[in-house]
Amino acid sequence: MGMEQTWRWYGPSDPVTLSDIRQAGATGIVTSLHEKPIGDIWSVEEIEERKKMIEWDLSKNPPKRRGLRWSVIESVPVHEDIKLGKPTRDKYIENYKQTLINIGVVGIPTVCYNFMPVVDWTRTNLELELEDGAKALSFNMEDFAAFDVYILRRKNAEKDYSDDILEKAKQRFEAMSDEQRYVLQKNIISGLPGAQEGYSLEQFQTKLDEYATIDDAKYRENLSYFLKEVVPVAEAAGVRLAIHPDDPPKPLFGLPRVVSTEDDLAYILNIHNSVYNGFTMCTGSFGVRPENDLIGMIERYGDRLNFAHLRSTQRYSNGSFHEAGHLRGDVDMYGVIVAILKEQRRRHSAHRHDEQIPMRADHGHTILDDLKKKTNPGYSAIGLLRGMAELRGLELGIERSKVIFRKK
Ligand code: DNO
Repeated sequence: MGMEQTWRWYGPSDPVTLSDIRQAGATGIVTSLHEKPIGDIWSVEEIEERKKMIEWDLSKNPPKRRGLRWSVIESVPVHEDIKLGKPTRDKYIENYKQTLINIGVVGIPTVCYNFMPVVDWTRTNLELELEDGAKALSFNMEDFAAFDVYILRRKNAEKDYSDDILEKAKQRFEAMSDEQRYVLQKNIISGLPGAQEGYSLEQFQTKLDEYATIDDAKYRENLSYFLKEVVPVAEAAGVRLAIHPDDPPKPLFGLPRVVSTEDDLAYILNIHNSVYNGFTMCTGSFGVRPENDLIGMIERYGDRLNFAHLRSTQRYSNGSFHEAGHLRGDVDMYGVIVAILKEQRRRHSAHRHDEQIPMRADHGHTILDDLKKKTNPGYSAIGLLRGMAELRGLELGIERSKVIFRKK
């Protein structure tokens, strides 16, 4: 059996429709109630309504099944007070638990979430033009430092960069027009698709200040406090949690980072030993650190792998990267899929009900007609379709060649 092919849909306002997604060959939808303020309880009715919208084409009389199911919620965002360990966290943790219970009532099996402070995923350029004319998302360390040191002017920011990066950041900043500086700022702190919080420079600095006394150890404690509370509830509700790695998997703005390495993963999975306390293998996020052994991580922690984001990046020596084609770049996608399919076989033998692991092709390039359209960066239809088609072809080849049955 192959993985479950899913697709991230940003809800009714997404230019990519449910019908487009069905035609792309996905059977699972990954979405969230993006409009809900972070920290509010999601009611059973609200979740039911979105589920119905996904499963049924109500414009037809009688309504027709679309052939899609809501497979994963990405994300139920974690309130900043929980991340900061504020006294008010308990109220938000109770709300989170109630949301998980309600999700369980509606029957959505998996919830992806992250524990990144202040900003969700971060890129400096959303339109890097590649050799073939496609546009890709990228993270340029020099531009990032230019923003941090010269636009945000964060205190002591220089200490976080090498002399070489600082010198280049200065040159880049000086060469940028006001418009370019604004776009850089917007890309970094005003929220990418799926990230619900956007900030002005002042708000952003205030948020950073709140983290001044929180180092990685303290931040791990805050995550641990949260998981000890919510995992038993997720377990009882039948909802599998899947923590998403930090993207990029290294400290930004002096903020703590606790989901970037295999050691982090081991720590998190140990907090509460249950398949309901699982993770998302985002090959593009973990893969930005060359020492992260993606295949080994799947082999070692596969029983807790609840969701897969498949994409690849091309790394540069100074910490920059751009998003490569799904079968190109630094990720050994062949090895990754072999490892996931082997895990599925193990689950089959163990009679687990969650044998089929949901995966989605993550962050496509903007190509063809989509170059003329307004799209969600990384989530335009044609680029993702290309990615997904490549991944499913690779998967079929692996299954047919029977490598997953071979002993090592
Ligand atoms: C980016 C995504 C992230 C991810 C969240 C999970 O494309 O992978 O926005 O959804 O970090 O909580």
